[in-house]
Amino acid sequence: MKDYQFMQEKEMINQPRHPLGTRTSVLLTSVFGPFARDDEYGSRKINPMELYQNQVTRVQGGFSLRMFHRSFGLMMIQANLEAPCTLLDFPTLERFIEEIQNHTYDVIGISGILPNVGKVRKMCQLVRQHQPAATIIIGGHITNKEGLDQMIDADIIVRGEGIRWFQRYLGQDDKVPIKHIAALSGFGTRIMGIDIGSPGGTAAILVPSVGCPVGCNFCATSALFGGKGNSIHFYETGDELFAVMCEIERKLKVRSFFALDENFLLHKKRALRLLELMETNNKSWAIFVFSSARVLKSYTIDQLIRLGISWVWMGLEGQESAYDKLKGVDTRDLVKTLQSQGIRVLGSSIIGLEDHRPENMDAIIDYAVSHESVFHQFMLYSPVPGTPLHEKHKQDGTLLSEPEFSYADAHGQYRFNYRHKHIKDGQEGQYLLDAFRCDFKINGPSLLRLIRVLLNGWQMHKDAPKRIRDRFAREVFPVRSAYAGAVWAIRKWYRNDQHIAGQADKLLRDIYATFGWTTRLIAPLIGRYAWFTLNREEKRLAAGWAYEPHHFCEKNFAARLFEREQAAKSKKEIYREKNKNSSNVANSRGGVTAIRWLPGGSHRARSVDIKNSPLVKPDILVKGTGDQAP
Ligand code: B12
Ligand code: SF4
Repeated sequence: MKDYQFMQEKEMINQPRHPLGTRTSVLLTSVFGPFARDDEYGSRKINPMELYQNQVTRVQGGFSLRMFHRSFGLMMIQANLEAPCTLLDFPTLERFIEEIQNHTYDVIGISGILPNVGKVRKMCQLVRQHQPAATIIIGGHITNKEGLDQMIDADIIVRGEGIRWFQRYLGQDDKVPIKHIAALSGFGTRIMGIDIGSPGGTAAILVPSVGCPVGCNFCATSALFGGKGNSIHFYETGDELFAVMCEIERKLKVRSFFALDENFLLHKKRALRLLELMETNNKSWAIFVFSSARVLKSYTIDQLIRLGISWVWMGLEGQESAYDKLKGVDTRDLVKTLQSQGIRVLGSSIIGLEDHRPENMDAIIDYAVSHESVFHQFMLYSPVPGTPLHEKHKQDGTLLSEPEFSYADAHGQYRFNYRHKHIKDGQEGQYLLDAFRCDFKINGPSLLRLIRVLLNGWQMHKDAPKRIRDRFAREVFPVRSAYAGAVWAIRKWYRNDQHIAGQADKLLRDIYATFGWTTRLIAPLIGRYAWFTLNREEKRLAAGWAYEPHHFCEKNFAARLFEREQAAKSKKEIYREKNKNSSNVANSRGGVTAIRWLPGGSHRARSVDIKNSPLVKPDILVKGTGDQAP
């Protein structure tokens, strides 16, 4: 019987330690792709590894924002390990097999969410087959599933925060400051059939904390890190966060940050100290945040603008929903105010709350759509293991069992994983689509809305103090050319839809009035090109085209060193075999000694000073092959 460990951060004092400590060789991996197809491991065509196409701009065709995001949890863990650690992100099944066939690891850590359980199971089987001596550790949101130990063949299941856990597991100090990664928040960005993935325009990822103390009953993120009243701050103070952001700015040359923190603004002391430091140091940064409406309302608009809040992901949930985070807030009014200031809002609404019924569905959708937010996410109200909502359904006996409903389909964009009181026979899938379609029909492409809000921001703040004006000037810059062209193309695309064509026309006239004749000249030229690429993209999509993230294989410093040592060792063995009489050269300076074979069977020893060696470069990114599915 295996010794499974389910641990929360607080209970980790007695956690296991690996006997090899920081000499343990570690492989961290996300689950394998391809994702946007139906397969036996749980990939689903409607569940691509994309945020917008998956759950936000799903029905917007060529106007849908296409973009991938790395597995930041794994990247953060790797960055904080002293042990040799290789990270595979989005491998294919073949690439994963190749890795475990060709390299030996002491520990293999797999990260997943519940819909991926079939993939995690398969990966565990493969590890047992190819690396029977390796310890398998599972982390990420999948660990909230009760009985996971019976579903997969793993050694340790870590529920909760993984950086500190891994440091303790490998005998490292878990009190040292957490190192942040320098990584962009997205890659492979594309819209209207045009690649716009230029690194300069993409925000860097910033992870100040994990978890959320608000503890809404359905929230998996909150549940994984302790639920109501709990969260874990990687950077407790504004000073620490500021230092991290300066470092990222320096390394990546970015001035915008995507704060992957469920309630960044909730930690007000930290946020206001950050604002103070930004002002003292004249930082014209933009920050994209998740935030609840009530927390947003606890700041003045002036504070939000000065803090660089440019984009907000906000739960709207549903009219009359009973959530504290919305109490006393008119969300329509709030969205309107924010967007009039240039702050883009991604509103998030839930379909299938307890009081939702077929009779009130139209009104619910109309209410959500009336927010006119730049983006709108619609998700099914789904009890996720670990949450109070799941527990309630369990008590009530309303959950569907695995044979009735596969975990792979419980991703929130298809069906309920339980019996809803009023919504039956899979009607919810249709309501969800109705909501997306209604939002698209009434409010038009999100890109059009985005450009309008960017222009609002510029008009509102073009005379603001320099630090603030600079940010708005940066954000509005593409509206002078590329985005003006996009609006031109949208107006043409919707020439038979007076409502949207009218919106595009008005926006284009406002853009021309603001930026003058150069924009007026450029817009039709770019617009024609965008019109062409949009048509091409629509045809591709109609023919079943899907996008897949390419895979990454990244090794930390210790892993690269370890591999060189291994390579040197095996060369030494070959050398010993061939030259029984000769001996290896000892290196009195403590460097790595590599034996290089020269043509003709002769050899010479080469001493490598680890610190100054050109062979040992920090943070080499080994990119995998692009896997774009037709
Ligand atoms: C970014 C993100 C995505 C990205 C994917 C990025 C990627 N490369 O995987 C995108 C946008 C594509 C995405 C898609 C989906 N997502 Co998502 N996503 C998130 C989000 C917002 C942030 C994750 C993150 O990076 N957090 C920051 C890092 C630092 O935290 P972390 O990942 O939790 O990692 C920590 C620990 O979990 C742990 N850990 C993680 N891995 C490991 C591994 C080991 C070995 C160990 C020891 C520890 C460990 O240590 C880390 C550091 O503390 C979370 C919500 C959230 N805030 O967590 C939802 C979330 C993970 N997603 C979720 C869901 C349901 C989905 C979708 C199914 C939704 C949908 N229908 O669109 C799809 C699935 C896509 C697919 N085909 O698999 C759920 C998972 C629920 C569950 N219980 O399984 C979450 C929790 C959102 C929610 N509240 O419902 N998602
Ligand atoms: S406020 Fe948002 S992140 Fe926090 S618990 Fe509620 S749903 Fe989750």
